[in-house]
Amino acid sequence: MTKFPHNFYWGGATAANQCEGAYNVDGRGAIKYDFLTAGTHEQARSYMYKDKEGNIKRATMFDIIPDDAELILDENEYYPNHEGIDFYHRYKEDIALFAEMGFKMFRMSIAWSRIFPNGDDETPNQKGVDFYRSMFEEMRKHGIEPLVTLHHFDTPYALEVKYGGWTNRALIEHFERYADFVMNEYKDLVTYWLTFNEINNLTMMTAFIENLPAKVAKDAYQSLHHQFVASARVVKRAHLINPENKVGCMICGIVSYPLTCDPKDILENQHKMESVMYYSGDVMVRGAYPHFAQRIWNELGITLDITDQDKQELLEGKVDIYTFSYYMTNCVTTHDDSETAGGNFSFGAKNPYLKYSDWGWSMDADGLRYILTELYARYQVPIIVTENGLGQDDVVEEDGSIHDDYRIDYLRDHFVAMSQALSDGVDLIGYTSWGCIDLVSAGTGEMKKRYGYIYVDRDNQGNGTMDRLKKDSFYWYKKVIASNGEDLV
Ligand code: P53
Repeated sequence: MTKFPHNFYWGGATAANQCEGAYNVDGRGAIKYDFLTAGTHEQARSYMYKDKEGNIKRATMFDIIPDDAELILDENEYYPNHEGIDFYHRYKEDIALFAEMGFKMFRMSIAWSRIFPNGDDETPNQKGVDFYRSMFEEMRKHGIEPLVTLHHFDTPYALEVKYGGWTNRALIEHFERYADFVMNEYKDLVTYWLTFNEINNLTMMTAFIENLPAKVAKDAYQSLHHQFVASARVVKRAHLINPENKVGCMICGIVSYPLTCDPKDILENQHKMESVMYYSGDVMVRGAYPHFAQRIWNELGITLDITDQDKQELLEGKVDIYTFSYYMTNCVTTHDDSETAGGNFSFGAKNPYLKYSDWGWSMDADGLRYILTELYARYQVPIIVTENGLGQDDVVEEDGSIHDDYRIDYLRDHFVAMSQALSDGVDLIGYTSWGCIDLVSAGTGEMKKRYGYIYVDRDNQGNGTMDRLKKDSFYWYKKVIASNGEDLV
């Protein structure tokens, strides 16, 4: 087995809104996720809102909420992101645990609304600024390289209200100003940056809606375009602020296979991969829309507002590294007699060769080797797997131990796949597993969809001590890192 490079970045990943909690502490502004209730595998998370006649209504996170609706908090509902896992107050203790495992890199995100609570404030919120400085100093103290996501599903809600969100071009400059501020502020502490988490999420959902209304498609693709331009500007700024800065894209790795060898399935899948995954990566790494973009827009019946200046900016803001999340693969077919996979965000036909998690996500380590090769052939820039892991509930034994061998098995298979990809010649430079400490699931709002090496005593209803416990996978990952990926037993 190929040795991982000596400076390989082993680590873990989190996002502000899923772990910090303290949602209204020290001047933090609201984000949409603050208004999302908990859901389950079967039942989608929901919002309560007031429509323009003043009626209180409920909508799921996948519904289209009217533009003039006002999101509200209902005291009878439970909002898991409000307290998260209280990382805001416990980050020192948690980072010490990451260091104990030997982390070389920790991916976290800055909450824009802690720095600029309304997104477009004149002056930054000093308490928010101090909080992240202290967190970065803590990481550096332990020799951990920060990998900072600038935007992880958390546009300040005030910008959604005032401008209608990312459909409005105005957000580009507000994001640029925020990013510029933090990249200057922390330039002595941070050199690895990601602009938008899973940027393709904006349009991903539209790829699976049948009879998609053109207005919804247009809004999604136009918003995505604005984020591409915002990202490109930030890449350019990052290189000016510090030539050492490395900026990556972060793409949701929605990898799919044709279910059959029917050429129609092959083509269907090719188009799916293009629209769901390559569309975004191509713009961000190559600095221009790919040839198939026009076909996608034609199929959707939309015309985007893309200026010559936008095109120039995209070209000048190519990312340095490609990063992506990888959890599962899906199957695509034109045959309608196949069994569907089910599960939130997992789509298409069931793959008979794979096992599925309790949340309906397939487990496919070979798929990681496959997509790493595809991506490296396409882009030829260094790659980091910035999310991967198994969401599964754990049992705490009487003595406080947690035997999560299923998680170790999942991770081991994926580490083998990474080492094979390295032998294949892929320039893979790091791996940060998702939810290295249990946190609130983005998709379902549950606590029990646990990914961590570290268990957090907190349940789906918000009960528990918030105590941290080391799972078996904690000791296992520590060994993996200490042996630089040699000892996977
Ligand atoms: P949860 C959908 C499909 C794949 C990854 O997801 C996704 C999503 C959106 O939920 O999101 C990423 O928590 C995301 C993280 C998220 C993680 O995957 O639904 O970047 O914020 O927590 C896992 O199990």
